[in-house]
Amino acid sequence: MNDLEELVQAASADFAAALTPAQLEDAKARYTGKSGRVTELLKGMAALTPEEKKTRGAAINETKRRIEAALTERREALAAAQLEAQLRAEALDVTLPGRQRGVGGLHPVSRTMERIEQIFASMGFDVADGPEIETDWYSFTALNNPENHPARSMQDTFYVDLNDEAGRPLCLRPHTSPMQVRYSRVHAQRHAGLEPMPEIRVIAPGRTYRVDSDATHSPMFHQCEGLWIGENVSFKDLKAVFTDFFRTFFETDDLQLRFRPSFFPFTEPSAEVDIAFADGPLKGRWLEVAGSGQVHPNVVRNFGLDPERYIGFAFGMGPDRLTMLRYGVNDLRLFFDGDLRFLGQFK
Ligand code: 2NM
Repeated sequence: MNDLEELVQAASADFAAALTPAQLEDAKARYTGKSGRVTELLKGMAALTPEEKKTRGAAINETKRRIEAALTERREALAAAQLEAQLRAEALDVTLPGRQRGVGGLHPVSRTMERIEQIFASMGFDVADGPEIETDWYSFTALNNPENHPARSMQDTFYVDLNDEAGRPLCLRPHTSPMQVRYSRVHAQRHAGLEPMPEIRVIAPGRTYRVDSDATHSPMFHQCEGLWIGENVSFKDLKAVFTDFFRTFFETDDLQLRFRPSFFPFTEPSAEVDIAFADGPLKGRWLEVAGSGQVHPNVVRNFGLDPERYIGFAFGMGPDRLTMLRYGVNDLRLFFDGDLRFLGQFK
């Protein structure tokens, strides 16, 4: 083997020993760099005759070409190996199931609210929605609560650090009746002079607030109040509406209804409404499900209507409690803890 062949072999071995692109560039410098071995050979030709230069020059150039070919081959091999390693490191198993985004569902109390709205809408009731921060007048005064009524106290009602236009304190509504008053006043004004005035038939579902917290009371709870006012609306209409409502809501005709005398400032007479199932886990027990009564003449007057002419009934029920009865839930707090193991069961 001549010296040139030996040089090609040595370069190939050096290139093969380089394990990184940086090592390979170092090895390259030792052959074709400024003071590399090929460069030294070319410098050594100065002393040769023109004839010798021709053959030796051609041989050295061929050597250089073979070394550069070996270099290119090794560069490509190293690049391929590096790509291979990177692909292996970043490998994905495309057959793995993806992380799924959970499918949400309505809160059980929201389902009840929608159900209540839908049933009353089918009986011709409008659905009214309004402020949760209310004035004292709409919350209490308009509803015939005396000035010193305990419900107005800070022990029972949440007050906020805001005042109405007249400088009176605002509170979180303790029931949705303020919305009934707002709705009725707008209705009365809108239809002023129209004979006869169309009846008021409305429900007011929504969030309500009272200072109360234990296994059966939450400081935020839901209410749905209802109101039907006309020239000839009586307790028999109330009983018919309630009977229809509860039978539809609980999906059974085997359900009894009972009115028990009670008291509310805004109705006279007033009654608690109890129901009893003929079947099922709650069979035979009287369950209190609503309060009701004939709207007090003072409240009808505050609606902007003549109480000598307009009469009707109002009621209030608790969607939280109706949800507990419908689904057999025994602790109200489960609705407000946000535990998905519980809530997921209602999807
Ligand atoms: C109840 C029970 C009885 C009621 C009264 C009114 C209004 F606005 F007409 F005065 N709305 N809701 C009412 C009557 C609410 O809840 C237990």
